[in-house]
Amino acid sequence: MTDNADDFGRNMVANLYRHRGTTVESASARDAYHTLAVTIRDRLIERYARTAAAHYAANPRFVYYLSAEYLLGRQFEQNLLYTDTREQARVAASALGYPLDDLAALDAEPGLGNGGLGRLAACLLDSLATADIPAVGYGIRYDFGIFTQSFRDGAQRELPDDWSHYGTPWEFAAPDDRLEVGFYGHTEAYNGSGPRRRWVPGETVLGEPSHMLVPGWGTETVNIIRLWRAVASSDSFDLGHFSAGRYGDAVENVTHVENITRVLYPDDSTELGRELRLKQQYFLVACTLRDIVRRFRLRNEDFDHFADKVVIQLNDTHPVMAIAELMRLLVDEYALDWDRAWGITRRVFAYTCHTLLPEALETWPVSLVERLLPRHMEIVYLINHHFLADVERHFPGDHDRKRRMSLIQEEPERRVRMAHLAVVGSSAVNGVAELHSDLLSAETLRDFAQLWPERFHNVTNGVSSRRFLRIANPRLSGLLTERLGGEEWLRDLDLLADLESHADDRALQERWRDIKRRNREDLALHVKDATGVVIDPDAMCDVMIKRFHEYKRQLLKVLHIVTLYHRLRDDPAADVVPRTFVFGGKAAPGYHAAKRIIALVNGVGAAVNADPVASRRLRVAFVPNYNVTRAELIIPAADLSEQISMAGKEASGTGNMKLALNGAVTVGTLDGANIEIRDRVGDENFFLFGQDAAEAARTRRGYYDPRSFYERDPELRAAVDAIASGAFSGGDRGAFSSVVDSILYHDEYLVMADYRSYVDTQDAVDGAWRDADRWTRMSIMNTARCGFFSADRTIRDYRERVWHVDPVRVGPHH
Ligand code: 26Q
Repeated sequence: MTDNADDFGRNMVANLYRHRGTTVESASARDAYHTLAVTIRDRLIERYARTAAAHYAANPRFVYYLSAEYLLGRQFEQNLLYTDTREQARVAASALGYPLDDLAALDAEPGLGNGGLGRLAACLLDSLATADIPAVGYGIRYDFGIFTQSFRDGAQRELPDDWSHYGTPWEFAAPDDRLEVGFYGHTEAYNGSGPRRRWVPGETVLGEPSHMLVPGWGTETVNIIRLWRAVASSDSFDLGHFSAGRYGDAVENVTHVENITRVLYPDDSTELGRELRLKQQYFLVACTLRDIVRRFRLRNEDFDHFADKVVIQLNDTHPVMAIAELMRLLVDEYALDWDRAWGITRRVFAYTCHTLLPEALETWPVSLVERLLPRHMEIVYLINHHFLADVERHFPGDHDRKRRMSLIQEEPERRVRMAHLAVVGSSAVNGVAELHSDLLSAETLRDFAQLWPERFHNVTNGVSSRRFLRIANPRLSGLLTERLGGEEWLRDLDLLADLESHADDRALQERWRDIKRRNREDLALHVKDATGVVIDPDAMCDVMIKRFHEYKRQLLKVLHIVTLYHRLRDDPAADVVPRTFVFGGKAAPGYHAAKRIIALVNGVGAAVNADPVASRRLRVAFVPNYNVTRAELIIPAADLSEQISMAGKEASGTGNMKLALNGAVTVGTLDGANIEIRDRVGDENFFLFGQDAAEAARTRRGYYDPRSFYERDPELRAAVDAIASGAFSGGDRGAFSSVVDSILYHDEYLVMADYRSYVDTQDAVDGAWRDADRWTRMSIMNTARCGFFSADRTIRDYRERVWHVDPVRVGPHH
């Protein structure tokens, strides 16, 4: 495939005819978009074919990444970059009568995830391909992704996200590879002894795979992500009912089956235990393991080599039933004896934990698992039996330890503990930042770390420099490429360190400031468009973008804004630096406390933006429907990055890394990866506040009286009173009473205890901002010193500590 503009243009016209059945003269914008996408795609497919051939020839060890979520972001810009066809595409687009950017805007973002965990999966796949590691990502093709967020009277509204309504050019369906997945039913004995049994499902559904291409940057490797969708067999449609006019009944079975992959579950601590969610999880696992075994058997015969060729990384506990499913396949279907099967299984799996919140550790009622997956329940009991015997050998007579470690929780109802199954069935377990991994070993999974210390690792998260610097921030990337003498930094982000010695260079500083300003102008255009709020592109851009969760403490940010508002109201000449507070983030639909906080942010924003005095300095912009696309717009404009979770609660955070790499300075607690960011950028380039994890844990354990902080601190009292008085809810005193009561009387996340430290630190932020050269230096240092947070480094760590896989180079095209 050559890459001159004439060839590209000819390919495109041919594709317009073949794929859209229309002509240059009558091509709609969507015709043009789709045709262009397909023309770019053709270049990737050719690379994919060479990758598949190289992998087949090498028969290497593969990484299989199992995740219920992927947040890939838009593919159009990325694929232009990775195929180096931007210029040809621009010419070709205008030949069809459309500006390239207008067509790129038609690209839909597949929102197949909630937040950090899903985006991490996408960044890791990008870095796997870039490192030429043979890998496949497996996931679920939800018809509806994470809901679209809008606001009505400041409150969150959820709308369905029909992301593939117009079809997507990036996806290839493979109906020939459909396979059957069972649910319910019973188990029965085989002739002969041993643990082997037969599962007779009561219901079967079809799993249909489709794949999307995952190209590496600056390499020929193109891996794939394989997504499964539930389809009903054609005899599920009841023509008899239809003919009788009973249209609902006619499609009832079709709907029932296809509902399995209808919608992504929003992360929701209150809505656990839904049968359909467990069905989704098992559906993903069953399809994927069948596919992995099929791929293994293409080149290998003996299961003794399975663990040499296969490593399966479990992204949190959502796909953990894979451990029982592999045992079922090996023991029941391939007749391996139990110990041999268990030896293989344990070597194959590795588990990443993404949480510290005990309430977020997944468990499923035994009664549900028994009914939905009867054979898996038996296998879990058997695994547990062998495991508890092992614990007994190491800690004879320690019954309490066995109770704590059992795969089955007994009280208040019997439940399967998925994290325990994950640890017992894996050869490696990792947390996602140093503090997180330490706390996992010391607390959440302490008993397991005592039993098997060698299994526990840290692999600090990372982010894609290609997406979050090169694509999101072309201006800064241009400057980096110019200063570093080429684009090599995009595969070796440590090269950013070369900037450090120029942090005081006048010319660099001025370019740096100019880029930030222009990025803020771009953001201002979008904010005006999306919210009507007008923001000053010279004001400091103070950004808090993440899911709404009480532990992340958006409420602390609100109290700060109200405090500044009061200072200006009380004294219009008060020394307050002009700031734009930019918020983005969704709350799970059933998480009422988080939704109240969203409404409060909007309420405070409306009051501040409408106040003639305060709005001269302060504006609040809550960008609706925060997603990867919005992140790419907001992050390059950010000056200040809010990472203010209660210490010991945020496993890692990855937005913190994206923002620091784009030259935002962090104001944060010693939580998650903030600690590692501060270690690298230096404490003079980081605004630290609040209790650390040990102090916070002590405060929570002792007698904690949040009200005493309210009583002693007049600014805090004024802020809380204003919220309680209805100042941000049109005089309605009840609107935020639940929010006020929760911080005054419970304050689970120590908002009150950290308020004064936070506000004082923000005053220091103001001081630093007033000295433009000092601020710019801090900003440059953040970019220069955060190369460590590349997902390429994360992949190196997984390779060395967990996977032990080698790259396979894909030959060039001739
Ligand atoms: C569970 C049960 C039912 C429905 C949904 C869920 C569910 C879905 C998604 C539970 C959790 C999630 C996502 C969790 C997540 O994104 N965790 C984040 O992972 C990041 C990557 O490691 C970390 O940086 C963040 O600190 C962590 O919060």
